[in-house]
Amino acid sequence: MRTDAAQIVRLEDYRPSDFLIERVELDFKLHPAATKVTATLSMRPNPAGRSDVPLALDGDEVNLKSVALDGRILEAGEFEARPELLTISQPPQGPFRLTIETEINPTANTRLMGLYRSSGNYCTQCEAEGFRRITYFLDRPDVLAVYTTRIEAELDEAPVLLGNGNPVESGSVAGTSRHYAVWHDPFPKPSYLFAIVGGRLGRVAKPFTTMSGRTVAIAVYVEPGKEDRAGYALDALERSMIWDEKVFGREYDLDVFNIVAVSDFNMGAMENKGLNIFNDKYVLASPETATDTDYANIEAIIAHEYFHNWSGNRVTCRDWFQLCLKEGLTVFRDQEFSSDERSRAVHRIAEVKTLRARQFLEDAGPLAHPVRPSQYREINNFYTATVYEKGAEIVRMLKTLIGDEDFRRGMDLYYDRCDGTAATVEDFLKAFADVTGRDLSHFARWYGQSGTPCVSVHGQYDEAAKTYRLDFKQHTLPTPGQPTKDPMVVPVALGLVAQDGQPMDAECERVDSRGVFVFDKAEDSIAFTGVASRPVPSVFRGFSAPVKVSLDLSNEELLILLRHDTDAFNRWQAAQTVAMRMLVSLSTGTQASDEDMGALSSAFRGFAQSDALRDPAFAALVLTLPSESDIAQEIGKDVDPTAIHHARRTMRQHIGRACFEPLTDFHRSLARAESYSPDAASAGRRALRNAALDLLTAADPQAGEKLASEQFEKAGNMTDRLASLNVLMTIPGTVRENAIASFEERYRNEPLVLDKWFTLQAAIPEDTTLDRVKRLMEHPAFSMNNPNRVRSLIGSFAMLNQVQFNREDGAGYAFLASIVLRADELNPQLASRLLTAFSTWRMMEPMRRGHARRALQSIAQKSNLSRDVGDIVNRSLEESPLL
Ligand code: B3K
Ligand code: ZN
Repeated sequence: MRTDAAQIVRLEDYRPSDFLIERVELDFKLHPAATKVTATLSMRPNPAGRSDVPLALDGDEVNLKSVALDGRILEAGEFEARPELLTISQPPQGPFRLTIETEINPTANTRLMGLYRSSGNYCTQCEAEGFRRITYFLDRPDVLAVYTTRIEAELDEAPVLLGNGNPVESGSVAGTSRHYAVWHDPFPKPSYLFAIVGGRLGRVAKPFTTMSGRTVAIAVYVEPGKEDRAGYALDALERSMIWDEKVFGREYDLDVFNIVAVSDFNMGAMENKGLNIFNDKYVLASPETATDTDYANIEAIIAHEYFHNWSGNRVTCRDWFQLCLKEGLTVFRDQEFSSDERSRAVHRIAEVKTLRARQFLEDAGPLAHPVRPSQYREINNFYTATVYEKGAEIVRMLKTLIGDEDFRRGMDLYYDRCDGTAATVEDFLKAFADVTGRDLSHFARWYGQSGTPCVSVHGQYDEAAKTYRLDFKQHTLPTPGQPTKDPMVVPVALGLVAQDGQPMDAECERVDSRGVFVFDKAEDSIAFTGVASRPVPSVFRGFSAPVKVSLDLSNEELLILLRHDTDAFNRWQAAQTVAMRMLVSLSTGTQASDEDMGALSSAFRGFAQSDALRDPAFAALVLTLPSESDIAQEIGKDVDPTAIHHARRTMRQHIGRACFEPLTDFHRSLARAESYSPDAASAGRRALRNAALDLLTAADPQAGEKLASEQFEKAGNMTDRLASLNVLMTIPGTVRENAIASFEERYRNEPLVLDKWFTLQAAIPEDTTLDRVKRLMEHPAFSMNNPNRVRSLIGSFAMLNQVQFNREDGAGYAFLASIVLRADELNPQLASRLLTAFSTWRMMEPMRRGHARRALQSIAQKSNLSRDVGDIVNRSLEESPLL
């Protein structure tokens, strides 16, 4: 493996490109095995770069046919071509045109970067460094050019030809069976936003009128015959366009906006200018094939990619260290959109659950890194929960600190100033500093310091003085490369609740009119006056900062918050905290007391009886216990996943028994005969009904099996069918196996539905599951070449099945290691993603830790690892400062 220091790219080494590319003319002659690409680049030396230096263009596995400078073909000695670099030692001092002919093989491209084929269609993926797999180029985000693209193909092989920007002309190629289309994108863009598509595709479309009255043709392209599953995506796109106009004043800027769904894709989707390309999983939906969660994800990802048109495309990133500039901001924007379209409180809880499950986990392990990393070996390994989700939390904290109006003014200034440029995090923060007159330099630490701050809060009531003091302390554990940490600026949204549940409006000068205290030192205290009785503090309302909170509240006090807090997030949090305390006790052998268990059960019963139906989606979240992985993270060391599994099952059983009547009632009364609608209220009712089914089954497996089987048979939509099947997975026996077989039979021609089928079997917490997974790899629908299939079967086994992936005998680890090595030969990005399942290995008890280390070492010692896998395996094995 190559791990030499020279491969490390460092933020501090950034310098502007020595050359600029102003215009790019591309000509593609599509062919399955030998696509010819001619790139004509109008270039000039960059006044901000060095002069008299060679021109060095990036490449990756391209086959060079010819190079011409201002129309003259260069001879062998005038340039040097290597697969990864084309160098012209003496380029002109003024403007020049460079014409490069390359040949590429899209059919052989299993990495799914550059130009490749998916189900026979041609498509591209260029972010982060895929354009160099098409032609030699200055493949870096700060080189912005105007592109014109001509695509030519066999008419019957690729009747649809799409590019970035607006369509200019199209027609047949005289005397041949071929045709062509020309696209022009007037907005300067970096190469990572380039895309083309060619293939047989069906289309759904509608006109959209922008806020200034322009008409845009918006369209979604899918596999022919699947057009009836594209309607929801098109609708979500339209709603996103309206929302960005209304909330951020951002209008769309081209005559067309196209979305194409492809079945082989490394991630969710890609925001190429005017031509978003999507994993079909995030486009296609029908009630029969997609769950409520699928619908919500489609809405969020359609919005996310669309919003990139401003946050990412019109204003792009100077270098890849600034990735959070577009990703964190765009995640924040899509979260706000979903909150407005759905229920804000419920959405916030869902966001926080994801943040904790993925980003806090990342921060606690060997792959921890700052939101803006300072170095990387392989940039594709930095499209992480930290850059995306924590990046979004930073933007949200900024908004909390400066208020809604100033936030919007800052965003407007940022877009005004940076439109058409490649910007930095500093440019972003400066816009907000300038509109508010605030110094944001301390706040900026969130971008550079990794790790999750831990904040402890201690309250003290002075009965005589009628004052209440809250003491705050913060510290952050060391992370790789950062042994010591500084205090962060932590916005704490808070309030006081009386023991009888009433809100208290006590005075505190440190708390602003929005109810926010800015905690920016290692320790600080605030005091409330006029506090009539001992209050229960409700801190970090709405999860106002991405920190771990330790609060010295009793279970009784937390249960007061569950019943009465005005902040829905903290109501949910209170229930989670009490449940987590007990789950940790049960998992680590200190039995939770009957008294505690009884108190929680009766609180849940009270909640279920009096409150749950007011907001079923919220109730479903309250009644869902922390996951096994959350519990493992809370325990943090010497984790025994089997004990955790049993503890969680015991608690579900207790709660199911305590709430048996209301749960039975929910399951019965929330079943609606009406036709399916994916709206949030309907989805919430289904969520509560299915949460009830899960708890009922934990309490009484026999009765649960019967209810679940009935629901499985009669379900009128995928949400209910899959939820019942998931419940059946917890009960071994013929009923379960028959249901698995009938589901397979019913959906044998639906790859995206079979993915769900792979996932739920991979998650069965039984010793036979590993063999089942191996058997399923032989299933005709499974393919190592398709990322969705690999992730749904193997990724789910490694990430969702805590007990079986972390088997005591190490067989789960050995299996994953062997798959990572196989996948690495086909698709390094897919392989390195799977490998991140090992990021919790140091938390495990010694026996499992030993097995995991050996599995990782077995990967590390292989030669010819990709840079993607080499980087993750090395970082995973490095001695961590956490130990
Ligand atoms: N920008 C793309 C992600 C590209 C990942 C490259 N490894 C999708 C998104 O975040 O919108
Ligand atoms: Zn994005």
